[in-house]
Amino acid sequence: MTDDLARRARRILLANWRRGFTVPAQGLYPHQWSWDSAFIALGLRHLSAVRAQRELESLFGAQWADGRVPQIVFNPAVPADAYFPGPDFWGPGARHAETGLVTSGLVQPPVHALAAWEVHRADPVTSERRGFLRRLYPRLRRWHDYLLDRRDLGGSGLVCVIHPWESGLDNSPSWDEPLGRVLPVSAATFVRRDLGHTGAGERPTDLDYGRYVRLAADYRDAGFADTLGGAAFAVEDPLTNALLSAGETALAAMAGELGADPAPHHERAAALTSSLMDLLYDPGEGLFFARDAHTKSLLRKRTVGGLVPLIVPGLPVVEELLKTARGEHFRLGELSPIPSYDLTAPDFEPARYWRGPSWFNTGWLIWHGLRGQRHAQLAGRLRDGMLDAIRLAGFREYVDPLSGTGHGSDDFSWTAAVAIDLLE
Ligand code: 9WN
Repeated sequence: MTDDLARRARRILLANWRRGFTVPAQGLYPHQWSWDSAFIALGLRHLSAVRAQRELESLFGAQWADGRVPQIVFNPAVPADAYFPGPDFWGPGARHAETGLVTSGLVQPPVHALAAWEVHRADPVTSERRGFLRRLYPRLRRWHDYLLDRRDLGGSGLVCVIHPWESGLDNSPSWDEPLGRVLPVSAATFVRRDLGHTGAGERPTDLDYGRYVRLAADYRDAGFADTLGGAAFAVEDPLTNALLSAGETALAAMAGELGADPAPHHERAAALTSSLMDLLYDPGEGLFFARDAHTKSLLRKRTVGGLVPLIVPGLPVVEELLKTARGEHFRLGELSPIPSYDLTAPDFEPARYWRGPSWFNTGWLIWHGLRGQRHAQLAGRLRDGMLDAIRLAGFREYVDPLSGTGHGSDDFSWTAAVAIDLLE
């Protein structure tokens, strides 16, 4: 059974490989996505160290001169209108000077340092021979520098995401309030390609898309300048900032390996963790919330992103977070994988994207965090639950946390990659 699951997962990653990178899914997502590649590399490292390294190298090959790592690297081999918004939308300002590849101008959560370190550790000999760490480490530093230098829009020490797509949790209820202030463009001005692949009830709404397009177009038209005044949507998100803190700890380990100084990375990790605690943690709730950088108020929606700080080494509120995770809002350890949104909320939707369904990448982050925080038993239960969910539904993009029914794309790459990692 287990072997069969691993074999099926491997087949998916092989089928979704495109000369140097992996598409998240055939059809719906025909390009390279930033945080998908990091999760995919975590699975690929068990199949081929070289392929896992190439997955990250190809993504960082599209890194911008200012250090940003783009949300999407468009595959020139597929038609420009295969995905919306595609290369024509982003335009010449988003064309990579050296490679000529067009990318999105947005970013996604920084899981890459964590993934790169695990990829290196899986096969240090091949990594050393190919100079993987030596080449990637300075690029990872520039990526984190971009976030810390250019994206601390509120001056709080925390990084802002300026578009829901940057959060990775696109239509999360956390964004409803700040997004509500964004004037949507008319749905008649663009053609959604996602609806040709998946039911409208499982995706963001047209109104959401109208606002996504407005924000992306305004950012593009402002030359991708990062200012609070220019960003109608700017939120300090616990998932992004926790990943950055954990990523700095991974960079410290890399620096140690390469004979560089790890101290600045430890300092950055500590500063991020303390800002996370001071600004985004609510002790009454035992949960982290995102904060609107304009109003400085917390966006009080209980989402899986508020639990992701579990991956931060030395987090002082692990037990409190676990109490919340095991309670009625998330039922960790009882239901199969962990829901993306509060099960008790009146606007919980079990099949709609990031407004309820369980996803396997966030499940992996919580699992990885539990292991790091020495909660092996609970980690084991989560792992078994995720694998059971995949056995039941297949390698779906997301599943209904209550019924286990699969939704979104099938043969989804990071679901396969996470399964391979969990089975190791
Ligand atoms: C926009 C690729 C991506 C994931 C995101 C997920 C979804 C894209 C979309 O798919 O977003 O980036 O078209 O909806 O929300 O987390 O990286 O798998």
